[in-house]
Amino acid sequence: MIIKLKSYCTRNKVINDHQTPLFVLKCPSLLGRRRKMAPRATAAPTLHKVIMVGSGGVGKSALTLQFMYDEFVEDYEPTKADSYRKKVVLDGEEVQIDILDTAGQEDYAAIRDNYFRSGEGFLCVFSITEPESFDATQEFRTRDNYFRSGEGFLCVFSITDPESFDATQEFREQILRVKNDENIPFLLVGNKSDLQEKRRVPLDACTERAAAWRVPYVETSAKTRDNVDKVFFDLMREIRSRKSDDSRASNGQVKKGKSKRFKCQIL
Ligand SMILES: Nc1nc2c(ncn2[C@@H]2O[C@H](COP(=O)(O)OP(=O)(O)OP(=O)(O)O)[C@@H](O)[C@H]2O)c(=O)[nH]1
Ligand SMILES: [Mg+2]
Repeated sequence: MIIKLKSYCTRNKVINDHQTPLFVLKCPSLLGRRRKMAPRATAAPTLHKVIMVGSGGVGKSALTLQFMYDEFVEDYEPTKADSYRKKVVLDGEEVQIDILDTAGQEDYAAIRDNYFRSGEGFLCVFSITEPESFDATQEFRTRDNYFRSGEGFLCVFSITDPESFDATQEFREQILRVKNDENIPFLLVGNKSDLQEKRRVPLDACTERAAAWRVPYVETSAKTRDNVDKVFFDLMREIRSRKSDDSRASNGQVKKGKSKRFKCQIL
């Protein structure tokens, strides 16, 4: 089943794509009814939240749409932000993948982010004669929120476009700053591998960068579908293993807490 999301609801909260959840008032009449409802059948499948990042035109949307719909889109239509959700079987377990396809056109966002870090106050300005500049004010506030909600990242560049490769450095820095986690599930993806004759980013440079970051490097083609499933499934496996590590760690803490609370005192 495939759903393209703009906003979706869960119990007691509304989530707008990957942005910060907005809590809404509980409805007392519904709460009253809950007791009479049949017990929930099976638990919802685990949700893995993936974010596509990379410069404009590198193929983030083409990869996403190939994964979702088995189709290659020839036309280039710059993305603002689109969210998709699909049920897939990951190593025999049914899970849901939630993909946030972000805008790459904002090539200077990470550089701008450096200026932001040093600021102590901001005037967010738009022109009353230009609606686009007004829309953009929203983006200035939400970009970090997008990244905050991601559990794993596909950082995409085009092997025909060295600037898009350079830009991965800034995306990586921004993600690490927002997530504050060196081991966040992350794949470096060199797309357009069908265009080898137009290759302008040497393979060595790609593998060296991935080794320096200690992340996997995979080349894909959204056109031929080469390695498309692989990058999404490999990333989900990383997210899954990360979650189980985290839950094991927190279970350890719970046990510690419990043992403290119920500690025997020998008098
Ligand atoms: N030959 C080839 N073309 C591709 C491939 N992936 C994407 N393209 C083409 O590159 C152009 C840009 O692709 P998009 O997927 O829209 O790029 P994007 O990264 O989503 O761009 P933004 O939304 O602006 O960030 C389109 O014309 C695609 O058809 C690929 O693997 N091979
Ligand atoms: Mg796009």
